[in-house]
Amino acid sequence: MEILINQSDVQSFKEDGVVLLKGVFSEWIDILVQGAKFHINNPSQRALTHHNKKYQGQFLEDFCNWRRIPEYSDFVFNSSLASIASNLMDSESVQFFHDHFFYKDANSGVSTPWHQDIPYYCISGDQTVSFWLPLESREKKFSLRSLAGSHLLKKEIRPTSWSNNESFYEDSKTFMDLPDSNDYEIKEWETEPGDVIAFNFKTIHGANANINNKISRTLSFRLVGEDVVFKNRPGRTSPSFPGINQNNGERLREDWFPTLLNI
Ligand SMILES: O=C(O)CCC(=O)C(=O)O
Repeated sequence: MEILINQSDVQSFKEDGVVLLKGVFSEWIDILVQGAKFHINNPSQRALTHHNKKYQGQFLEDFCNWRRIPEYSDFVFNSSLASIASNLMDSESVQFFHDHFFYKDANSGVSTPWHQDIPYYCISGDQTVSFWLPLESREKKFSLRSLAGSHLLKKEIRPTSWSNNESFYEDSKTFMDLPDSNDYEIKEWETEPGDVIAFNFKTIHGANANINNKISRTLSFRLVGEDVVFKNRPGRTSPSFPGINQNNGERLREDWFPTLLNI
């Protein structure tokens, strides 16, 4: 198999919890753009929209569309996603967790606040990776930004609802507050279509609002490795998986979360 990443990428991912991989998915961009064009006209029932009263456009997010959008499933099953994930996570098995679409209208003015993904999810474990794929060029100030090394924090960060900043779960005692971003080195890069920012589900990240006169479309594909198991959360997760019917500590069910690689 073609080697798309090197040892220094793996080391950065391990130490910083985030790494930029240049041009690794260039040949998939036309296919993913086609999927995203269909998607924006046909959002799922899970889609959420966010607005800023001072701006006109919307920020739409949508989850778990890989089964119904053939371009997304083609990418999940036939690209190098799983083999790159296996290298980065140092995991012999790779399961697909879900996809997440971020569509920001030109001048929509809604930022993505600093947050950690894992507390919103029905899982626990360290071997995780999200692939953040911008579908058009992104200046550094409109790209993903991450706090280097924050994936090594011993406690999970209290998740909040992005719309009102209130605690996401009623019982939030087990979580810690967001640390001061000034205490960390911020990793952020200008990106081109085909580049990907890979980050651990525990890495604290966010993005500035789109106050540009161009739309911004990003797909995040989320994968998990062999130490990841189901975790019952104190409320509805995001995304939620109604009827998942799993117990704490079980490997995620393969009929919902397909195994992409098992070496
Ligand atoms: O692109 C963004 O605004 C945020 C992306 C993000 O939070 C994610 O992929 O987990």
